[in-house]
Amino acid sequence: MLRPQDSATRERRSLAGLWRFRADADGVGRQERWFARPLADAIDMPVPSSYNDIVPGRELHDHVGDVWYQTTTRVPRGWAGQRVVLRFDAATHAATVFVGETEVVSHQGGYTPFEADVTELVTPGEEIRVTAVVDNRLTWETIPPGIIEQTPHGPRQKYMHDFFNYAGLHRTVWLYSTPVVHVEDVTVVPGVQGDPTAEHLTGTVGYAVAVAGGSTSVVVRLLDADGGEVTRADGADGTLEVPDVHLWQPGEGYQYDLVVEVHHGETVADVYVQKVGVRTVEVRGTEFLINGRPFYFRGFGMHEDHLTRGKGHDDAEMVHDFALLEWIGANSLRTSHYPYAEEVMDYADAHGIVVIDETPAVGMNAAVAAVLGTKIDNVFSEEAVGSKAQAAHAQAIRELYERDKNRPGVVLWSIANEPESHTPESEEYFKPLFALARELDEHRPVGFVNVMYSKADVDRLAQYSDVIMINRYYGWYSDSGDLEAAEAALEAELHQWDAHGKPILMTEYGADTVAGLHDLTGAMWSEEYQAELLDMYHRVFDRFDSFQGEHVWNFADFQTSRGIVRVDGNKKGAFTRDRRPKAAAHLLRRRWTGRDWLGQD
Ligand code: GCB
Repeated sequence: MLRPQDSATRERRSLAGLWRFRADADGVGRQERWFARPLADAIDMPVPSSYNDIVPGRELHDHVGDVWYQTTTRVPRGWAGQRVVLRFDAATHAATVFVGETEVVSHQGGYTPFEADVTELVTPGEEIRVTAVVDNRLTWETIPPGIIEQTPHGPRQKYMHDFFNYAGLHRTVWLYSTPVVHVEDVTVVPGVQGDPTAEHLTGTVGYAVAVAGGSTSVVVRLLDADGGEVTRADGADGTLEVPDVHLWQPGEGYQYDLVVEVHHGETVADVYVQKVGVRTVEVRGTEFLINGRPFYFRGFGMHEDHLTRGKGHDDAEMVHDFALLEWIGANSLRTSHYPYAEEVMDYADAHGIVVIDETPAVGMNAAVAAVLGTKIDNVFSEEAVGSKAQAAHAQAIRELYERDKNRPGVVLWSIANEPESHTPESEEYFKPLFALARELDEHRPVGFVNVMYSKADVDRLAQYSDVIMINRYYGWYSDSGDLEAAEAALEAELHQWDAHGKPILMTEYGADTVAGLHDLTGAMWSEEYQAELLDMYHRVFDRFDSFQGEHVWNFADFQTSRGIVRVDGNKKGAFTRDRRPKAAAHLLRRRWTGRDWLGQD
């Protein structure tokens, strides 16, 4: 789905700001048609933001079910004769949207955009009322899954993943215009002719443009970063040649502009500008190659998580987080455990940060659920994660691909985090999902993230992955406090994975650490223990040629649900939740900036 933009023929209006808001504790709003009039008894709610931590008290923090958002906006006078679209960058986890009294769109899935053509419902120059009812419930039909328990004290949301179920309008809402005849979609596939490591390469940009609204012809022009025209072509699809191409590289996010023009008769009806980074990605044996050169992932599994705003996107926090990644010497991140805001993805593309792009499929594991305090039997069954969840999961993969398919920074899809992967049922569940991911994208590798309870000797899904991604907690959840035993166990296990002959990435490793807690014996929870544990992992990693990347869990401390294993959230951050470095951050910085990593940063 195209991201809204201002162009010669398009305009956007952000609806970010304070909306009216009301939690629907009794679940009566839909029946009482709250959308049909100004929201009564409402409070102010910032958009974008999670609503959970905005006001004190548990009521909103732990709310289960619908909440209502409402705003008014004036449709610009100049949009007469244009198509008008209302787009939500995300609504977590499901939403139904009304313009005035008319329902315009419903969407399930908390981290991907959706939109509605509202042209017939609006009059340029006049005001409209936009109402969204947003439902935060997770069930066996949603991704991620969850369980609603009915108790005498009201419904309680349980879930099997380790981050707080922040909800609401986490990203911007847009009203935007396009001409009636308009670019509906653009797909680009970059490549190079010959050996990508050669000097003076010719790049290629395969493109396909979908147009809606009338008969047309399409012209595309490729501009370099200075705006100079490199090449042009007629037709809705084709392949452009880029002589002496400037590649998109890790550490240098060089991008071209593909200017897509739709001509309608003599006039240019619509213009859409698609960023293009020319780079190749390939898994060859145990190597992960970007532009034909081995790439070693250094960085973090992250979370969209901040004080007060929860998962709400904020440019200041984003730029600061990327500055910390640069400071520490990271070259990549994983969008654990859901698609991140498109602003974040744009930033990564523009700055050469390599991304493992993950769906929201997390919490499909009985053993992990037990650690976090929820008991489930037979995860992959019709009583739990069954065909309905699988359909939602397939949809999540499709929507992630549609949103991020053109991004040069995305080099690997992760279709799930830590599912149970050793049962025949898990294989049955996942086989078609791997097939779907490959059918959608034949140019990028696909994988999933393996859990410590489904090791190499029993796992049934690694055979479908191009890359082995594993999360391990030797020295924390197992061999707790004993780094010697942990080192031996980690090394023994990596030897097993080595046998697959694929690149191995450690997508999570780490230890909960209370910032400021110091201990002369290097006890668990101290800053000394975290640093020592990471150091031990690095020693082991460096012994394996097939080892192609290390992502520490986590970039920063983050909020979780309440329980006996978390004190005010997960404390495995290299930074605290307010982004102060722990000793581990300095250790990582020394490692990641202190040597030549294959010439790639
Ligand atoms: C994991 C999960 C992650 C948790 C982490 C932990 O394996 O993938 O979501 O937060 O462990 O700290 O337990």
